[in-house]
Amino acid sequence: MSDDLAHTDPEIYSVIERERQRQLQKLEMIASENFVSAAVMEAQGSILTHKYAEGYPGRRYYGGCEYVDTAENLAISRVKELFGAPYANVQPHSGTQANMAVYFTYLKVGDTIMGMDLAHGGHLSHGASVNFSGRFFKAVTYGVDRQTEEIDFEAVRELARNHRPKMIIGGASAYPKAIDFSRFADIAREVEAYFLVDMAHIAGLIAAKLHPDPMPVADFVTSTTHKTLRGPRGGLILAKEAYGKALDSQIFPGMQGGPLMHIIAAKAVAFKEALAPNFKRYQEQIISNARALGREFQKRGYRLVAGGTDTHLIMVDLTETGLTGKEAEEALDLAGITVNKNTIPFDPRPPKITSGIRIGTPALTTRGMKEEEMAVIADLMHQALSDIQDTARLQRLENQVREFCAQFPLFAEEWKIK
Ligand code: DSN
Repeated sequence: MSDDLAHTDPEIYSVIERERQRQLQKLEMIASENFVSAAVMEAQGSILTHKYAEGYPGRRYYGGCEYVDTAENLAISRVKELFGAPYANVQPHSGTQANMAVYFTYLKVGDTIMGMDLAHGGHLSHGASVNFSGRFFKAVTYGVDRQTEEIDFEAVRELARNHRPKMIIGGASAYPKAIDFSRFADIAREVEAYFLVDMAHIAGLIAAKLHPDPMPVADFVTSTTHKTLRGPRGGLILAKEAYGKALDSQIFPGMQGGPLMHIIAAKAVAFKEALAPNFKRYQEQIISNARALGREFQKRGYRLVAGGTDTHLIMVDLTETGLTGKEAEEALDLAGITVNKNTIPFDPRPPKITSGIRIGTPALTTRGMKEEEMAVIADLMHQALSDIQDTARLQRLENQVREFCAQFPLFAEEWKIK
């Protein structure tokens, strides 16, 4: 009898096949998700998963590392070239672990950190009270201005002067506007704080030089590799050379054991793809699609947080529609459209309900969709949100979405932006 997955474990086989159909037949609009190339998937699913390689290239604690050393060296040199970084560590298993490594290297438990408020678009690992970052460190959070819904740098400066944080964190997970990292860097210098940028969401845009670059102004830059950057699920750290030795020791042996060599090889592939000339075109299309989608929503009477977007995502305020984010997420899901509910700045509703939804375009763009498709999608979403009780309509929309998706094959052998 065959030992392939379908025979060995039909339950998990079925999970994967059903998930494959979900990804094929629905519109994937979660801003932090993307679809990797066949080449990235091949490296990620490769026999490199068998190899233990604790340590770093050329100085491992195991024999037989000569080939995985090459993979890790390629990943490091490519990501350094991509972002103009003097130092890189590609071993963090996730973005949060990359942040953890920076904190644990340069802070003591109880030190003050200052990151963006989760409720204003920040990230759990930037000091949220439920996260290790808010439990081990004293977190002070900044937010956006009530009127502009953009980061209020004067308020950030005031807060920094009052609290003298040891580290300031720039970066967000639900913020549609470009972030001027040099303004944070000025404030960090003034209060003698380290400056960390977590570019996870916008790494692809930065690689394509379509967003202000944190590298020249930050002490440390962390990221995930699977969002706009379109690599395998994982993390990385970039920094000035002087920080490298301590960060390396913090990742291993400080926090992690064996690196995931199959993932590191897949990161190397993704970095190579990001260095190719068509990557910039792809990132431009991600932003153009987000802008087009935003305009289409505005035409249909929806309010966008901060009035629009410079990035890969829009935040839609549903207050005027009378719907909560939770209701919208559920209705859209029935219509074959996947988004996530999200608090909007100064949201009166809790995070499990919310008054908004976050919508991203990376995955749609990977699928080959452009501005004209954004108009169709906005219309489908508007129809779904117009009467969320009308289950027959939602069912009809789901069929329409499925037919629409069929025009954009997903798991093609090759990924090409035309
Ligand atoms: N959970 C991710 C997001 O959706 O933005 C960030 O880690």
